Amino acid sequence: MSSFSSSSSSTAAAAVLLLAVSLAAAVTVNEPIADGLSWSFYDSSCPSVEGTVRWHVAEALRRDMGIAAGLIRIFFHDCFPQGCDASVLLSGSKSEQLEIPNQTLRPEALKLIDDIRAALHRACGPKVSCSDITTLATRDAVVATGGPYFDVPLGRRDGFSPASSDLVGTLPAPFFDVPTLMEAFKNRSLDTADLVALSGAHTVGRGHCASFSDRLPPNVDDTIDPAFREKLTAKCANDPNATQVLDVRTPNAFDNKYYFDLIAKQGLFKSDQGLMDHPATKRMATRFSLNQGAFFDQFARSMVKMSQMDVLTGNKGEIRHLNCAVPNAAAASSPGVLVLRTDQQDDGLAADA
Ligand code: HEM
Ligand SMILES: *[C@@H]1O[C@H](CO)[C@@H](O)[C@H](O)[C@H]1NC(C)=O
Ligand SMILES: *[C@@H]1O[C@H](CO)[C@@H](O)[C@H](O)[C@H]1NC(C)=O
Ligand SMILES: CC(=O)N[C@H]1CO[C@H](CO)[C@@H](O)[C@@H]1O
Repeated sequence: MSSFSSSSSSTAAAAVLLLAVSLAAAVTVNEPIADGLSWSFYDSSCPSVEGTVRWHVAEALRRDMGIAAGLIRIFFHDCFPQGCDASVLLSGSKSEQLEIPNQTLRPEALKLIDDIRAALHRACGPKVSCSDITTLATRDAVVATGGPYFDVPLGRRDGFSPASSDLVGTLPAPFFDVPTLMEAFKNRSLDTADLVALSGAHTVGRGHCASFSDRLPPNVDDTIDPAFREKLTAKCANDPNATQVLDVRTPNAFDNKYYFDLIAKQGLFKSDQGLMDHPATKRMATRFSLNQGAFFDQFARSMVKMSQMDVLTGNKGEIRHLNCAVPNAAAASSPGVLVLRTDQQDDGLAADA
């Protein structure tokens, strides 16, 4: 009995703490938003949208925490090349998923986005775009792993076609130095603060050996902790398909320990480590290591900014209604080939009716 009451009171205390923490970590971003987006876009057409996305993300993360990192990276790979239009979700011979940088987008996270689309279209009809679902699910993945809550403006529509290889090629590479990273970001109207804060998404998730082999023998790299380098070298020699967590301190928690890693020369990619070594970024990276609130605040701002890159709104683009992997025109011309799962076909037909 006493153990019951003490455990229930500690549960209550934990709940209060959690509430306090989640309130403390909420960031309000009050900047002007892109034309056609709104903070209340689905209030009348699909009021359950945010709750539904949150519930599905929580369920998925209960099974596999790694899906959080998967979502966050998909969002970046969607927005950066040609804007947040869910083009990265499209399958087919011109799919962005066939391009090298995304060799490693997690299929479980891609599937989750489409599962959420199916649930929302059952509840509201084909009102919610795959790009808004990707944006909301990413925000919820950040919150669920311990990061800041922030509102995202909604009303994005889905693009008709994948980004070209040239555009996908504008995604920054892990072997870029800081000036090249800054240029790549600047080309997409993202500044140095965006670079330093958004790179902090590498506080969760993993990388494959091919993404950091440039830092291992026979190459020379004196910016990496020698013991860490030795461990990575052994791991990758053993299995070239091996993965390494991006944040060695707290691999599944969205916190500022990534910046501690950089201080300890344990950033996984050259692009990570550079942030602590280059004069243009070192001060801010150090500040984020000392002040998690400052990191969360800038991260939320930069995410809201990135979420509005070249968005399609109004009557541009479409709401993909058969499947997030298939534009509606292609779905209409050859439905049989493009259906991935039978329940999605039912859903698409219901949406048409
Ligand atoms: C600054 C330039 C960036 C570079 C060079 C970069 C590069 C990479 C690379 C090479 C991987 C590992 C791929 C693999 O080997 O499996 C990765 C993973 C990841 N990236 Fe980035 N990235 C950058 C920025 C970002 C941004 C802006 C975000 C999101 C806001 C992000 C989120 C992630 C996440 C969450 C993972 C882990 C994915 C997983 O575990 O499935 N990255 N990144
Ligand atoms: C930035 O854009 C310019 C002009 O399009 C291009 O030549 C350059 O390669 C881009 N830089 C990076 C790092 O993407
Ligand atoms: C690595 O993955 C590739 C492609 O999936 C596979 O062909 C290869 O056998 C794997 N190598 C090892 C050592 O597991
Ligand atoms: C998730 C996904 O579709 N990944 C694709 C990335 O690209 C490779 C080819 O380079 C495909 O085989 C994967 O299916």
